[in-house]
Amino acid sequence: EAVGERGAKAERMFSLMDGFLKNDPLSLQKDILNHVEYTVARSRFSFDDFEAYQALSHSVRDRLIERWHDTHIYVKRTKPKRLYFLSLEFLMGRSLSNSVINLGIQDQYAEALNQLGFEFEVLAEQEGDAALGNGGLARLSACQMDSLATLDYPAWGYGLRYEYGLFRQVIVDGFQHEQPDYWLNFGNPWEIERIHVTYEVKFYGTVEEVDMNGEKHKVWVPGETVEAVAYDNPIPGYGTRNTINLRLWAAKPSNQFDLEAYNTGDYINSVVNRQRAETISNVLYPDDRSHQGKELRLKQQYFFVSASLQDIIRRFKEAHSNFDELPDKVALHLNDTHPSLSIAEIMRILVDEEHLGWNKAWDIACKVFSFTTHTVVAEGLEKIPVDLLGSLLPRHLQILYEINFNFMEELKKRIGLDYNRLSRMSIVEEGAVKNIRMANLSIVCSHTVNGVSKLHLDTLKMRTFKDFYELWPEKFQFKTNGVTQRRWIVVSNPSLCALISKWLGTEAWIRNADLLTGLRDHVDNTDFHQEWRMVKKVNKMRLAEYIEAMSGVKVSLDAMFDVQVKRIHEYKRQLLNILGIIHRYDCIKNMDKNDRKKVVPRVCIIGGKAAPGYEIAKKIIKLCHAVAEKINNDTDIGDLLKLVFIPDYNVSVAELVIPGADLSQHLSTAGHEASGTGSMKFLMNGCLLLATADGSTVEIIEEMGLDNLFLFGAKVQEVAELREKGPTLKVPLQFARVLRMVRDGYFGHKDYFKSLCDTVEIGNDFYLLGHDFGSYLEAQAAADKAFVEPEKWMRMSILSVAGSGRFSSDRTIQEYAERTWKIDPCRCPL
Ligand code: B1H
Repeated sequence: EAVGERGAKAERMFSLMDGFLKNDPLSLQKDILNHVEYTVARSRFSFDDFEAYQALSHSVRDRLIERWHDTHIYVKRTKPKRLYFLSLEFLMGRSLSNSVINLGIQDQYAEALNQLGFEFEVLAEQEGDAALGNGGLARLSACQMDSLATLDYPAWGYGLRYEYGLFRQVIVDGFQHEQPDYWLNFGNPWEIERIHVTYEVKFYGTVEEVDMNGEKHKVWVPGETVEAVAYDNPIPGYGTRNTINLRLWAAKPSNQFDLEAYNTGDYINSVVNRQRAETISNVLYPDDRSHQGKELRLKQQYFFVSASLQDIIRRFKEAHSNFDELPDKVALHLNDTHPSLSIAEIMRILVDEEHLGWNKAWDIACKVFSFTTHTVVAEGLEKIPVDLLGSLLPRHLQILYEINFNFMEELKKRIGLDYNRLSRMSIVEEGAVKNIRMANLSIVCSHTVNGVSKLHLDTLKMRTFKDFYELWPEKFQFKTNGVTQRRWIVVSNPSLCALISKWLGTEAWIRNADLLTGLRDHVDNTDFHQEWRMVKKVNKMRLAEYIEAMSGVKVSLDAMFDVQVKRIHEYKRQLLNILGIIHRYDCIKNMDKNDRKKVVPRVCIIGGKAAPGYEIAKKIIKLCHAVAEKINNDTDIGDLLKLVFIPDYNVSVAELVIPGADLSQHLSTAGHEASGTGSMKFLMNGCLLLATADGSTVEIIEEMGLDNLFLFGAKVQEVAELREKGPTLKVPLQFARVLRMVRDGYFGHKDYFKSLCDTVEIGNDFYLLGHDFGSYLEAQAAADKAFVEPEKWMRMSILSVAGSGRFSSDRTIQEYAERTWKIDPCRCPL
């Protein structure tokens, strides 16, 4: 009877459906206007661009939700092995354009809006960035989510819903200031609040041993409980109905919080105290290298891990009754060590809550985790002070000790009593302050340890994780990073996108970037060249307008647009770039009229954020502004050289800057950039690279040949040798000269720049700017020379795009899926 009733209800529900939302321009217009009236609550006769953007986004969201539901239901029914991608950072940027493109309804929306008197591009500019991450690692997560959806993998991302994303960079007098990024101020149409998907997350307290049916079990009695609430963000694939989920957790006060205080009558204070819970997911840490020993950061990590694993285990148990099946149904991926407390947490769940034996639980854990490290040097690896961990997570510390005890016993059997090696490999670092080494933990438990480029893996094997590599060589692999061509060509460079599709005669490259090699067939076609040139020009115009609006500097479109945009770091050597610009300026100043005619005009563009506490990086930003002021106001120089700093570099600024660049610089001292994904975005946009042989540049050379980029600087091996040898006095004269100019106050602020100059002085120059300066200038001269041969430059530009297919995140994700996660596509039927 009950079944019959339910059947009748379902039938009624079904009969009330109008079918799927329609995507013809008229239906879209109706939907948009309905959202103007009923969601934004404005009159259809009076709403502005921002309100139009909101209504438009809500109509897109509706369409996303349809597919997202269908994908869930289909995957739930099919029960494939699922991937859970755990990352504390996702740099999603804007969603509107990306969504309509991936849904395949871009043209329909453009037409619908036109008829309403709006322009899609103008409304798209209303959207702010979702900046829940720092730099390369976080944008990589975002690109990989796009690929997971597009390739139909049954995957979910998990992350934190920071209320404040990465700070906004404001430049005052050439100095960086940080302002909070309260990105949720104007609402966020791209998320779905799941007020019923909540979990309790525990902190502090004690561990007790209790007797249960004659067995002893550890029970964690928490001192504080916080609630995690899910916010779901649909991620649409391109050319598929599949729309996957990025689930972000927000902290809310738990109902169990401080019940005592209510009963004792301190009502006001206990309400105020409840707010403390929310601080956990309040703010993203802005250092893009590790930050160690901060309690709030550890709380964020555990909060994230605990909520995600509860959710994952609950979903697993809904469909499966035996934990032996877990490794066949679930892959857990650790994006760097930031979520590596997952290992201790899964052991706690399996042993303390599910009452599995330790060995069985450990066996399962070792089969579900894989790990990618993005770090190069051992000093960059994450450590957590034992005292801190023990007070915040007392049971987890016990578990970590037990994991380590077992590991050490096994290791002794394998390698004998080599105490130095044992202590290097131990998960617990002994010393004045005892630490947990999160990388060692991740390596011990993961079945696969991934580097992000070939060179990076070599460094891991030979140095950073040498001991582990010798123990478990089969665990170590690399998956060269990639970026999604959907965001970095289709969204950000529509004219290039159209040109590529026209000449390839297909749009299939948007799902299969290898097809870009087909452009090689046209590399000598003059009609093709003509169109290619126009595309670059349009993009340079767009960028020039932006530069003028941001900095007041007018730039010439005939100049080479030379760009370095990325986080500011000593190892990325923005200082080398600036010193090179000073050298160029100095040369021009000393030239006669005739020689000046031969100078290739340049617009040098630098952008990037410095971590708020990173003094030297902040001085680099100030130096850039000081040099820019001098050069840009020197009427003697005119259009021959301009320097502009683009403030607040983020994903949407990148979408504007990268398509407009002629040359892009990737200057890290060889051996320091694990991969470097910015260069791939530039390649996809037909920009030439000037780079060191670092990270994935080595593979870019493999793909395109040495003739297709400007390479300079010491190779990894030489860097090691140079450092071993100690300081040489062989620094080029030009280097000493430009450094002297800064030291002598040629750009003002003499005292302020002193410590910056000291970092590259002979004997101190860890990143070898002095050593590489000569070859850097040579590479720059080669770039100048190529630029005045437009045909040559054009060929190089075309071949860059043609060779960029290998650096699509689709390739990366497919490698992970097949070799590491062992998951298959699960394509939702249309
Ligand atoms: C990269 C980080 C990173 N490596 C700690 N490590 C962080 C470390 O908040 N934290 O604590 C945040 C980020 N990010 C970058 O990853 C590498 O430097 C790049 O070379 C690489 O391309 C990128 C993606 O693999």
